Amino acid sequence: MAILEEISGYLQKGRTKLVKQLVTQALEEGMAPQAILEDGLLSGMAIIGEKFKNNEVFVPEVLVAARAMNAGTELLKPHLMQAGVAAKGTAVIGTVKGDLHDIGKNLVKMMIESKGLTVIDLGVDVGPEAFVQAAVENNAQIVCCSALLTTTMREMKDVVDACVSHGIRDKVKIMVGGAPLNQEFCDSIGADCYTEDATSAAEAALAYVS
Ligand code: B1M
Repeated sequence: MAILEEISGYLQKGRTKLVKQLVTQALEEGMAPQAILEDGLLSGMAIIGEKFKNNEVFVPEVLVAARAMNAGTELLKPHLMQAGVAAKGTAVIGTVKGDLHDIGKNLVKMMIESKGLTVIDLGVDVGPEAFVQAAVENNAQIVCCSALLTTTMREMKDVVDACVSHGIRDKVKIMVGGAPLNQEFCDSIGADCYTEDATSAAEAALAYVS
């Protein structure tokens, strides 16, 4: 679809306004929101990721692309939600301490919300105490941690430990995810659940509160 390629192309150039215009147009034309997300926005972000790895683009270009990605995603959000579902449970979510990557975390948040859960978003660079505090204050059943760096994924163990030391470990399920993680890592830090992508994270979250 030409419009999806255009969305991908403008996202790579960080043209937020044009990305928003085209996402709106695609929705108006009746295109499926999931297709706009995957074949437009995420496909553009994947190309930028590859170029970043190969030193063909640098942090400023990636930042503007990320901004366009988040803006496009926001427009899709109401269309990916199930209308009128009663809140089924509560999750808190954040990107762990030292880590500023939030695109994947935002997608996981959106997909969990689309299953009817309330999600408290703590943002990026979130320390273990903040995860625990938010879980207690909001009576959350799930704590979700995202990390994109091999150097920050270890912070997730501190979140698990903080849940233990504050006496809430048996009250919350701890879900972890992000590109450098795998099931083995999840098991090694004593978290409950690793999922590879936002869709499977949302399914796992729903299963925990059902
Ligand atoms: Co960063 N960065 N970055 N970066 N960046 C990576 C992650 C990197 C792989 C690039 C590379 O190839 N070299 C590399 C990490 C290497 C490593 O540790 N192994 C890297 C680096 C090195 C850095 C800096 C150190 C660069 C520098 O400053 N020299 C720096 C660190 C800053 C910091 O965090 N302290 C940095 C900075 C940045 C930007 C700020 C420029 C920007 C982030 C902007 C933002 O997020 N608002 C950025 C970006 C965008 C990327 C890449 C290009 C794209 C990440 C992304 O958003 N992907 C990335 C390269 C890549 O991934 N190919 C890269 C799209 C997103 C939808 O996917 O986040 O993986 P992802 O989320 C997926 C799954 O992982 C999963 O579901 C999501 C959707 O299905 N998932 C979960 C995520 N969280 C989950 C939680 C769950 C379950 C599933 O349960 C709770």
